[in-house]
Amino acid sequence: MNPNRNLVTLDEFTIMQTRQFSQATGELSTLLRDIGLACKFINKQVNKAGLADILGAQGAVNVQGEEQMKLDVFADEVLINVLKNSSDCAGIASEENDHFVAFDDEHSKNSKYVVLFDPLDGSSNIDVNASIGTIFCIYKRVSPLGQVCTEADFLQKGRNIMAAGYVIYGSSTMLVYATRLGVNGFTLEPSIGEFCLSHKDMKCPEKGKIYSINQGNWSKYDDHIRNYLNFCMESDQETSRPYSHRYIGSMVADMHRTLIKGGIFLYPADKSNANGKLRLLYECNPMSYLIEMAGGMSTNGHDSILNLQPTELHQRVPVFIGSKQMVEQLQSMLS
Ligand code: P6P
Repeated sequence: MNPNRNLVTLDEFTIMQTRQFSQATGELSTLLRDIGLACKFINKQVNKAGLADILGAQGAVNVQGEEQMKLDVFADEVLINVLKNSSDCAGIASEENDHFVAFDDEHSKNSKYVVLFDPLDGSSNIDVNASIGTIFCIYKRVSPLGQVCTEADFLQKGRNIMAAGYVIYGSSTMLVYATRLGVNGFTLEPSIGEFCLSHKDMKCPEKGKIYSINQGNWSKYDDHIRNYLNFCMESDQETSRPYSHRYIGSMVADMHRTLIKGGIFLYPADKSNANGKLRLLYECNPMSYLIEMAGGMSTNGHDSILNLQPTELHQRVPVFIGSKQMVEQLQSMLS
């Protein structure tokens, strides 16, 4: 057995990155490990979802008399429990919870980070077996240590993010995360139960040939968006071919493809959603931070998503995100 295995686990990688900062305490590495652990529990349950008829769909009562909970509620509870037991998280805000959750034990009150997440984004795709995911981001708290965290800790601009990423539960389960050192992807190796480095230093291509939007909302879009979509559907002078349209309806899946292949993902405002549908804190900020660290770009049409000052936990924003040249092209057509 060659001891010089070439597998680098998530824990080993984050510790190596921490060593680049003499003053680093390793707390961020611990948090990423904890998020990875929670997502392994979620992955196990998501993979069984197809057996719901056998195992009992949510709302059913299993043999132990426990009510089968909805997968997104399960994912939310797993993340809260793991982070509450972590010694490095002061509290969480989740798309599944109306209010933020401050952990009030001594350890947590003295932790310097808070975590925001969408525990199971795209969960409506579970019954068609399409990829879904967990989206997360980590901030340094602004409230004083030793006290419970406050709402201000969660209403920070995306520019302040310390680390952000997602786990995609797809044909393989991958954790992709970004810090200011860059973006790296880790594939779950089931035989050892570890996320192992598989995509080092990921970069979003400057330009792509895919646009991703729910074109079914055409009748609700304004003329600027319709003009851009017509531009995407016309032949490109360079290749005499229009862009390809791909839309999975799960932001993690559509963004993972955009990160790897290039392209642009759009969820605009429309006549029935004045601010679009996607959440600033749990979907747009983490994905915008990650795509910018990979060389891409993200805007609400007027300003970088990461510059927006949040005013409430569940606010929604229009989002245009992906390859830099494509987002710039769109932006030139919106003004
Ligand atoms: P629509 C999933 O429900 C989600 O929040 C994102 O993951 C996805 O990008 C979007 O909504 C899909 O919304 O309106 O196209 O079904």
